[in-house]
Amino acid sequence: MTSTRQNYREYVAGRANVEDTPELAAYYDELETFSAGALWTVANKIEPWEPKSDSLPMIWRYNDLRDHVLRSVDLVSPEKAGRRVIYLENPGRKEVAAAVGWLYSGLQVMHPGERASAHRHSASALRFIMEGSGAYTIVDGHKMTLKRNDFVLTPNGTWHEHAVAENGTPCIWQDGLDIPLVNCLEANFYEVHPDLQQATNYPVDDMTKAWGNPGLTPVGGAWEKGYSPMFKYEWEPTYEALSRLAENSDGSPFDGVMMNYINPVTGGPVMQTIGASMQILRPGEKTRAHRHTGSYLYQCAKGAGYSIINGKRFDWTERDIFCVPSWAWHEHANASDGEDACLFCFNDLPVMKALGLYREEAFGDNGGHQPLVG
Ligand code: GTQ
Repeated sequence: MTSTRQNYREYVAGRANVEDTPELAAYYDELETFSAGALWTVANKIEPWEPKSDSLPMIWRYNDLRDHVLRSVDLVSPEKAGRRVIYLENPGRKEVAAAVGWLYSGLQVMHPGERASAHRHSASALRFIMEGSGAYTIVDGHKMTLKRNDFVLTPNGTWHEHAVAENGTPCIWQDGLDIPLVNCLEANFYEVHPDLQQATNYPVDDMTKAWGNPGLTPVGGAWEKGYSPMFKYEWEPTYEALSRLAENSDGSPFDGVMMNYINPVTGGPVMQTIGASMQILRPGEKTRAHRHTGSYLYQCAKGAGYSIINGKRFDWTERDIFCVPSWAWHEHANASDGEDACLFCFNDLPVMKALGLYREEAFGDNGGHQPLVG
């Protein structure tokens, strides 16, 4: 029998480098019959010198996708589909339905008067509102109204459902979830709400009103959960905070002026597995290149510019979504000299940091810009 077994040899001291012989091939076959194998045939593959992402740097342009997303409204109902979403599929991550690394993302569309059924799952989720008016989400009985560029949490284990009011307009938002990660960890549970809908037990937008006041926290407002009690982060205060910081700081040479959305109770990330940020690139600003572990999905929330990822340039404008895979070199630029550009980003940084796997590196020392390839 001719073996199709691969032998990953490297001619470097300390790395596996065993030549194939008929005797070893027979030995490997024997091991295989007992569901076992020789480490030295695979060691160089399973222990790369540095992180090797299967994800490709990708951009999903809103201009390409929007009409197709809207078309799904005529094709399926939210009742039948559960959630009417067009998901973003990284060519290197098709098997796990990931947009990058272990992160999922999709574009959800709802028409006025539509309502999706309530459910909960072990995966953590977020929404970033792209267009339309009248959308709302209910999370564990807390109803939140949703506007352009608002950022909303539906943390793991919380009941949630989405709808658009009768007097609203067609709404599209980006969903972001850690479904691939939770599946990889074999820890995903899913439940449909017994009544298919939740009662709204609190004043509208109460969690943001209670927890979203800079420098102030409610007395007696105990919160022990592993995620932020501030379920919605509105665009206006976010942009205002960034603009104020930009007046006083040059920010990071790699990211410009950037702020993390935080859990106001801990100062840490908004959810246990997913972090999020918004950054502002001032007119003409070009950041230096760096790379770090973790997977990142960006959405341009304002303006236009481009990012160079592993030597390839991706031009983006408002509502385009692009990804930076783990350990990929990347730098961002605002192409305009009049308007600032804002990038929303969500990522698995809390996982990388909690597990001690976060690492970063700056590119070169000659200003740190990548050469363009291709
Ligand atoms: O609304 O929680 O795009 O569970 C995919 C899976 C959205 C959601 C998606 C989900 C959700």
